Amino acid sequence: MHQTFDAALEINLLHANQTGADHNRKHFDRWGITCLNIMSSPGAGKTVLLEQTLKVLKDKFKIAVIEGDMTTELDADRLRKYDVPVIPINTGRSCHLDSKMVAGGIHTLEHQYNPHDFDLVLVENVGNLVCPAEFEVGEHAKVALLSVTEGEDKPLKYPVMFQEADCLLITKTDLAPYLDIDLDCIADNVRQMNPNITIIYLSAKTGAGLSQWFDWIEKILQQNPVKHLSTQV
Ligand SMILES: Nc1nc2c(ncn2[C@@H]2O[C@H](COP(=O)(O)OP(=O)(O)OP(=O)(O)O)[C@@H](O)[C@H]2O)c(=O)[nH]1
Ligand SMILES: [Mg+2]
Repeated sequence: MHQTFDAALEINLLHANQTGADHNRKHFDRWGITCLNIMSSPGAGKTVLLEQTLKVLKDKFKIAVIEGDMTTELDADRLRKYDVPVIPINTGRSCHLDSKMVAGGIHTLEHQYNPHDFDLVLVENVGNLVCPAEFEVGEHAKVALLSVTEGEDKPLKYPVMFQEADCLLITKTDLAPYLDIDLDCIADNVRQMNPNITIIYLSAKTGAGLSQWFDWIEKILQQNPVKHLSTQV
């Protein structure tokens, strides 16, 4: 009985979240913004990746960041140094951003800036390999990070994240020589359940793989049909 009630509650929760996510995406589409939802377990390198991304792409594209963190603005402060709008969202006890929280961020973007000016919104989700993958926030593509220190088996143990992701960044590859890790095995485990995923091997420390990541972002920006449409008007 309890189980049925819990399952129904979860379905309602996810349904309400999806409605909110679709609504957020309509806002992004209207403004010609592409939104990426960046997810990983704690410490896999999301904020370092955003730092490197802003450093290189902020002069080419107009970028804003929605920065999800449970309690602090530590990551938001790191990113503010790059002179782009950084909208912090504290989730409190919640282990993921949901579409309602991101709607609050969109509201700030709309009222404090001209949203039509922006090309790209990067959402850094709360560090967690499970829940963020279940809760869409209105993104056009999902990016998952998995660091080499986490082990080859993680895609099998936490499948939803890797099934849902459009791009997987295998991070901290500079550390691989010091670990007993098989990078091909990580890729094989992911491709088993998501054959079309883009996989990029990346080290924010040495810069390896960063140019492939920037190329992937540019491809997504070009592919986003609404952006394409709005540039033709
Ligand atoms: N060696 C090495 N360390 C890295 C690399 N990328 C990130 N780190 C380190 O990993 C730690 C965590 O990086 P963050 O970017 O803060 O990770 P995060 O995913 O944003 O963490 P949360 O927001 O807490 O989930 C920091 O000490 C980084 O310097 C990398 O490519 N190589
Ligand atoms: Mg972070």
